[in-house]
Amino acid sequence: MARSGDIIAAVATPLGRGGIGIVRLSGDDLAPIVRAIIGRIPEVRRASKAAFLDSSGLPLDEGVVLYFRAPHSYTGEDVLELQGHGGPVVMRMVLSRCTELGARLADPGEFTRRAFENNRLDLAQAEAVADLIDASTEQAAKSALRSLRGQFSALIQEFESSLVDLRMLVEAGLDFPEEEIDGVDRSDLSGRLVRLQDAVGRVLSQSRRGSLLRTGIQVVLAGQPNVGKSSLLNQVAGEDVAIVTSVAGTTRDPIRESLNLEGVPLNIIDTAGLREASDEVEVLGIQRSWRAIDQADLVLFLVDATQGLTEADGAIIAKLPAGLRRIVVFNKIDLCSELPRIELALGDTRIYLSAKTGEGIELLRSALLQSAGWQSGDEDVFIARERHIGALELVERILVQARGQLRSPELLAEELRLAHKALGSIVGEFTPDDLLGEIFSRFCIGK
Ligand SMILES: Nc1nc2c(ncn2[C@@H]2O[C@H](COP(=O)(O)OP(=O)(O)OP(=O)(O)O)[C@@H](O)[C@H]2O)c(=O)[nH]1
Ligand SMILES: [Mg+2]
Repeated sequence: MARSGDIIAAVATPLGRGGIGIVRLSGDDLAPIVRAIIGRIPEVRRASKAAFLDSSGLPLDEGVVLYFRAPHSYTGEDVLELQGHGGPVVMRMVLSRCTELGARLADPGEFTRRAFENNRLDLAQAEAVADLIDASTEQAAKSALRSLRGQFSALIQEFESSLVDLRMLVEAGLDFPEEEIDGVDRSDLSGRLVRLQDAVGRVLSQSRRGSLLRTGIQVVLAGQPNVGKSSLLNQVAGEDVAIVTSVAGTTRDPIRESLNLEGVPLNIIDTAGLREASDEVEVLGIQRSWRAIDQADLVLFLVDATQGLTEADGAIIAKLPAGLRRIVVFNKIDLCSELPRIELALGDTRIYLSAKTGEGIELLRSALLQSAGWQSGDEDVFIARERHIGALELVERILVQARGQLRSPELLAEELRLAHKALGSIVGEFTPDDLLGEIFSRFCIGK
């Protein structure tokens, strides 16, 4: 895509009808196209009214025009925004006029990619642009905005500059091995490594929690037929999403519902009850249940509290994928003398509740958040991607290793160089082109 500078155009507003529709252009020199479309060069950075003209000078639409000259624009290039009437046909006509004048249709995320390439944003900020647009809860939006405004990047840069200092010390020691490095001895070096490692650890844990805001958690309701999975889905969703009957084998297709738990997006899937079935439809449903379980972050395994954990339950639990987190839910406590509670038994978290009356549901909500790694009142998290978390984990590991290498400065210097490189990759300092392509291709067109 490295055609930076040529003129790109896109409809920046969503497809469909709306009060306003915006066609946006960016390129090295937009003056000729601006003159052709609106018949004049408007004052920069100031809204003015204009007709958008076709090739014979007749208006296609009219609206507000905004013109930004490089480098003072979102992309760092000349940018023109034509804000017209938000109808799909009008927008298409204005966009065609732009392509007729030499612009080409922008690729997804290409405006933001240009902003990144022209140093208007670093890569973590550019990613936050997409995360803000895709945010599915208020908390996700707020933490994406924090990253977009550079708070995450500022911390990464702080770590980078600490690493640069450390590298200079160690590398100076390599050049003059007989001298004490700048008056700094090894224990000080070790202290610095520890402090940096602690600080990286803190940001890593904020980022891990922040990544939950982006991806949400996939929770699957599983268990034998009739234990109340669909009832529990309806109870936590607050509406009748799934059919509930006393007939065992009611649910067939998995039913998905998105919820918001303290800002963490929760995708919960109700599945067909697990048993040896002979009915063809039910068998297919049960296969889908297992597929959903295989993709889950967490399984809520329901049992009927009036029966307790039966042999059949045990057989299903034994078939759950190893390492998959689970909570065992004892449902229907309204029918027996159990009280709503949460306890740890045989290595499992057990929750006693009633999907029918709602008793104990709060316990379930907080257990879900806790097992996903969320802490209530988490305000200072950064929306983060696997890429960022992977890089921070690598830096943390390297810093731990580095402390064991204080007596071998060559190795230490190499470790610190790798840590520096990993940090740089977060903000896009050493990011290969194909990775950039992949990141920006997931953006929407016009952003
Ligand atoms: N008293 C009581 N009844 C419940 C409770 N939860 C579910 N039930 C009843 O148990 C029966 C089965 O409930 P469902 O929610 O359909 O059970 P399921 O696990 O989805 O069943 P399948 O879809 O067949 O696998 C229904 O008659 C529900 O009303 C509960 O907490 N208390
Ligand atoms: Mg059901």
